[in-house]
Amino acid sequence: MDLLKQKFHEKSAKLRTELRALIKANGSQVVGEVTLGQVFGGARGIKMMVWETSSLDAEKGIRFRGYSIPELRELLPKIPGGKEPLPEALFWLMLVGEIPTDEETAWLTAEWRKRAGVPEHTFKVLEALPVDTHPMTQFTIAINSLQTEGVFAKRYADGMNKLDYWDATYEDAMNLVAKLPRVAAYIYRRTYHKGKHIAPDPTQDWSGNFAHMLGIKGDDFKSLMRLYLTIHADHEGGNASAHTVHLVGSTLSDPYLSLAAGMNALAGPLHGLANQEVIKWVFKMIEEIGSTKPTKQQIADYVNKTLAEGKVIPGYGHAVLRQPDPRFTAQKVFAQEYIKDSDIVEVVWKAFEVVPPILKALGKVKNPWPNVDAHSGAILVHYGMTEYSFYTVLFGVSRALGVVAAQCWSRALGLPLERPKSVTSEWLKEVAGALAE
Ligand code: HAX
Repeated sequence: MDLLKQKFHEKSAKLRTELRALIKANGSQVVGEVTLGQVFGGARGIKMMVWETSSLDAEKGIRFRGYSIPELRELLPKIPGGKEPLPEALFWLMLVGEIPTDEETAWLTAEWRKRAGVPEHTFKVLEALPVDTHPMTQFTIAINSLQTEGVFAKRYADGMNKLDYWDATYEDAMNLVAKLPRVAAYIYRRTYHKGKHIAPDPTQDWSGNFAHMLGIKGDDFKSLMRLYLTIHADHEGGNASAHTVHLVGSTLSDPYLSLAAGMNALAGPLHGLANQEVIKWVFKMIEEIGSTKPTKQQIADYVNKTLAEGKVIPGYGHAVLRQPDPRFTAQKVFAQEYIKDSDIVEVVWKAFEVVPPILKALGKVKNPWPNVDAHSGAILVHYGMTEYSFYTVLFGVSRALGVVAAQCWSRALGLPLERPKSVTSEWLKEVAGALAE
């Protein structure tokens, strides 16, 4: 058994035992309440699932096993001479709660390289789709097609013992994550580069190889990919993509089927698709204003026009956060360090000053601050990736890290089928005492 698997097994088996005792002794302990507003309001804030890999605080933002993004940027292993964290190291941290050494990270890079082979039929499935199929649709279909490689489903069919679910899930999680960059790069090259594919480079780390296969040149873009794929990886379990993976996985659908489902949630414009919507919105603004250097007043006018048309300002607002998203800030810091003189990045920074007061003044927006998606597109455009309908796939490759690591924990802890309760409006009216006598 490899070291990561061994560590994961020891830690999860210990926690499983502890949790069984905790639930036995304290199972009826009340940990929250549910209001009628929450039932109608998308279940905001209702505590109803366990997610070990990260946690989200409205004010402080994301913590991956207790570490903030600036801490991860400093503490996670990097390539020799590199400044950005390796997502491999974050995966290790999320899975076992320890920052890996350089050697352990290098082992994981090599292990994913070994597991990275994509079956021929996945490429054939992609080729069967019209080339203008949205990249996220291609991505979810490709992930489903990879399920032929699933270890969990095969072992389950053979009569696997419940206590071995974690083992098969770990194998699927590792294989799936290893394959995603090749699949995503294939989609990018077939959609926007006439199918001129670039073979993997076995000397590179997971993100470096991904950048190489996308065909975007330069060390800075590789650095961006390392940071990007780290910061998008997990955002506690309640967000739509993670929660979908959790829900689908709770039926013992394997990581392939669960991830494909979660990616369909990520593909919605209120969630991950917002990264493409932001840049579309910025391009449109620039076109309408007729300048790549709009003034703050021109941006404010465009924001007001968007709102007057009954649309949201993409990249702003959040269901949990009540401060600027630390993932936005991390990308701003990156851009300040690496990018000089980009009009589009300047527009994003000006919008950061202009949009929040306008949203605040509406009086209903709970979080007027930028989220992760407000910044990413501008940096990608700077490096030459202007094909914004691909952006959510990049997000998805990263999000896979967190959600499959979390699924390993769900199976190791023996978490049950998820099955909350629905009620009718009639029932709620009755409970609220609002039904006419
Ligand atoms: N622009 C305009 N109006 C906004 C807004 C925005 N950016 N954010 C919220 N509002 C509005 C809502 O539409 C809602 O209006 P109605 O009552 O008229 O329906 C009201 O303010 C209250 O919403 P909220 O409670 O503040 O926000 P929610 O928790 O319901 O929704 C969203 C959170 C992220 C979906 C929301 O802020 C939004 O639509 N933002 C724009 C899309 C976006 O950037 N999504 C990405 C979010 C981060 C993410 O998941 N990335 O993957």
